[in-house]
Amino acid sequence: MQQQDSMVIALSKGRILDDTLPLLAQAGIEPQDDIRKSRKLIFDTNRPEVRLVVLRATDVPTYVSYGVADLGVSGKDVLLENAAENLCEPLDLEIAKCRLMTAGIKGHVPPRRRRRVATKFVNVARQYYAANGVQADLIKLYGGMELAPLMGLAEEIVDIVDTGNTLKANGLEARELIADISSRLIANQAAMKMKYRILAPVIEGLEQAVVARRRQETAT
Ligand code: PRT
Ligand code: MG
Repeated sequence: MQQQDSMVIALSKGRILDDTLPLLAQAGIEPQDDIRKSRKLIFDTNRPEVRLVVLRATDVPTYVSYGVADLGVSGKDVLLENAAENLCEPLDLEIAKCRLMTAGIKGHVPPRRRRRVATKFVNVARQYYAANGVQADLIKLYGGMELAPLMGLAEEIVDIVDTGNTLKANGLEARELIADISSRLIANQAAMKMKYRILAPVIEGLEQAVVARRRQETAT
């Protein structure tokens, strides 16, 4: 098959993958092997023209940006933090929803003008605090942000919050909302032009799957 006639979709592993597979199935794309159990990284599907690759979430925009994957599924938090070129965002998949928030020790008021902030989202945080006139001394962490305020490393964190249970379990509380997050379908801009004929039906199928799912959720 010519490259023009086939496509690669890059999927984020972890919790986003669990929500993505049912949407893909509803859009008529099913991997030949069990993605969650297999150690493979590239998967053929029931559709001869579609292959899936499963990547670390933060690497998905990179693969799509370079055009080695045509489409991808990526958390909006990842897209906000790692600005990549040659990408467009044709569809909000409305999965893996959460919020990017500031948080700190419950009842503590952070210093108003200047504060130490620990986060893995340093770019998002830099922009957010600058826009709010707060001088933030940013400390980059790679995980477990909740520990930072407890250990006195930072007065505030910027992290993903869903139920808020993780914060609560550590004596922390959410402060301000930075952005509502969900996973997005992303596409390589050149591929959108060159391969529109084969990409469009997939995007459309996913859009219908999203709409069907939304209907189901509002009905229950
Ligand atoms: O290794 P790393 O944790 O950085 O990423 P990962 O490869 O493990 O990815 P994974 O599976 O954790 O998924 C990350 C992506 O899922 C994020 O980029 C978001 O787009 C999305 N997402 C949705 C979430 C959550 N909900 C979520 N609740 N990502 C993380 N969390 C974590 C959060 O960091 C915190 O520790 O869950 C905890 C908060 O949950 P609550 O319910 O206690 O508030
Ligand atoms: Mg994780």
